[in-house]
Amino acid sequence: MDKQLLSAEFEQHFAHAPALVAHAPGRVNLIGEHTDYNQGFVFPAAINFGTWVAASARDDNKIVVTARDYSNATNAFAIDNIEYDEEQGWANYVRGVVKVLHEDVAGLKGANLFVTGNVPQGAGLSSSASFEVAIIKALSALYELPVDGVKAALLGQKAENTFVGCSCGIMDQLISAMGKEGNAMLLDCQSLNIAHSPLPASHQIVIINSNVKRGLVDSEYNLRREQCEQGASLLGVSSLREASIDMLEKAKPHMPDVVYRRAKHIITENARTLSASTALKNGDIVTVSEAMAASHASMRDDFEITVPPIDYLVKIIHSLIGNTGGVRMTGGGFGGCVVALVPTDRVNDVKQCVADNYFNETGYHADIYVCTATQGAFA
Ligand code: GAF
Repeated sequence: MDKQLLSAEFEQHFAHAPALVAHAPGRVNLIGEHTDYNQGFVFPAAINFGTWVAASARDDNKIVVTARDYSNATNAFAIDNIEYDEEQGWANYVRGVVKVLHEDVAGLKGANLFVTGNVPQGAGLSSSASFEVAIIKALSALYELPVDGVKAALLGQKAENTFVGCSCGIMDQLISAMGKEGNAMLLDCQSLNIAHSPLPASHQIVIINSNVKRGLVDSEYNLRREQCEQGASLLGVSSLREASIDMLEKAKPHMPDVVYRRAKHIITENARTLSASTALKNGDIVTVSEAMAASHASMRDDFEITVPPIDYLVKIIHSLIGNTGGVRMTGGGFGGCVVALVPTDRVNDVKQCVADNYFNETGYHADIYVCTATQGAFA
């Protein structure tokens, strides 16, 4: 979205110019799935799709937010009396973040907001986190609130957990707030330590949207989290981050099989995430490829969050590029996208392979985005 165009539309709508335009990107996770709420490791990158928010201050305590992508639908509420909106579902992301921001930080006042975005929704590319972080960024810039990137991410997560109703981890909001251009980001979800890591110039991030729609709140996401917590408790650790495969194998006879398999995914995924991020830094694409393939198999067989059209995409792309690149499902699961690290000179082959086979096999049309890793939120 062009900043000037958004500002012009804001002005047309509110009859004055905005004070600022904030932006927060969506993300793709290269590896480390469902590990964030288990205090583990993730390796995402911010992408060149995101949410833009034009904002101006008001002299009352009302938030008036207009969604350009919903035919300029408008939602208005007072910052000290915020309830869930049953009718305008999209507005709850704004209501949720304003509520937690107001409770947590002094100095928030009313604002006019005009919002647009291009992160495909329900595709596992964090359209909601990008929306939440963009709103927080806009409001905190407008009122010079002491909210740095980590704080913005924690507030976004809190809004999602306590207001929207999804027990998500911290990955999506944190990469949206703290991404770096040209880099992926290894995040330790326990310490919140961040290590940016340059992506190789030889490869492109290719995202294939299966167009099998997913819904985090409605899906089994929260159930997976409960099963992981049950696994940690049966193993006598505070989180699966603290568990090892040896511990798990010893406890296996005393655990429900489903809990064993959920825990196995998390424990092995943490190890794969660390090894893949180191390998990528060292230019060892074979190890990255193997880790991504094993991650996918583990999500399919042990964590059970993939669907057949996604498994099919991974299979055909893996057959095509072998271990010159990597491919796996990305995001929360139950539909959504596949991420592939593809040698630049094979990107067209991947596109062709998907075009030739995917619809015939599944009846779904895929969308393909060749992405760049971008910087995190700014205003
Ligand atoms: C969703 C959640 F929001 C993240 O916190 C993370 O758990 C992810 O699913 C799975 O890795 O995007």
